[in-house]
Amino acid sequence: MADYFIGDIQGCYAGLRKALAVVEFNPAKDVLWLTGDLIARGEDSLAVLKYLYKNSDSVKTVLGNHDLHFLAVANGLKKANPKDNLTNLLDSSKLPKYLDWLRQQPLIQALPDKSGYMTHAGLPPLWKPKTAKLWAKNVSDELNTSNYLSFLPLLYGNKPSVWTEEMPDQDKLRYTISALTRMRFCSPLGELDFSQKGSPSLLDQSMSKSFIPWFQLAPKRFDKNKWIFGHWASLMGETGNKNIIALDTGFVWGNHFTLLDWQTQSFIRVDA
Ligand SMILES: [Mn+2]
Repeated sequence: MADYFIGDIQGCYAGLRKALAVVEFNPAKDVLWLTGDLIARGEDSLAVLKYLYKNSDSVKTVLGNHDLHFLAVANGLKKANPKDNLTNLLDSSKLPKYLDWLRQQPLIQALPDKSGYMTHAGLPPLWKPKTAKLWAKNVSDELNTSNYLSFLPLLYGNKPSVWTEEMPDQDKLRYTISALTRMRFCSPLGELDFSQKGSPSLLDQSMSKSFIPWFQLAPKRFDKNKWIFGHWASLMGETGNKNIIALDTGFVWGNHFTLLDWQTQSFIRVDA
């Protein structure tokens, strides 16, 4: 049995199958871990979901911002992004089944041997892993109720950008989604920034230096907890901390997938 982690698939079905072939992934005995953003920009989001659904006993994923946005689009609450390639999925007769599977997926997963966690974006400032687990579960509980559609509008908005214990639960739920699925930079005081998606080196040249990558804030949090995430392709896997593993290396943008073979702790590159 092997555990393989892959960064954001983004609807790149041919690439997914190529990556799985490289490691000879066997769904009968191996587990595939995914950092979310399963669908959207790539050539065949329908085929990606069909494959993951069929092999769901061997798949552990977290939800990304694109996956959550898709739930809203498919339910007519939001317009599809013109850059997305979701028409065949939206037209599929199996759509309701895929939507139900998606909304049952968590925002956080404990890593094998309980050595840390996986999320799409990261661990927000001021949070310990147990706070992330608690609030991720609260979001999942909302997504799993029969009237989850009334919850989906809460996905949208950049406020609150700071966590406080005093704020209402609705604000805490929205902050949780922002932090676990959208965050890249934050201020030293813990304010999330949603305007920048470049690499930290670009930030140094052109943006306010008061924002830093989330994983550079209170880095001791990660001494005893590894963190695996996707979402931030422009990092190209560079975090400067061996316990913080960035797996989205922009396959959908023509770069490559990065696979992590958990048992050997080796990285495998699969070019687009
Ligand atoms: Mn993302």
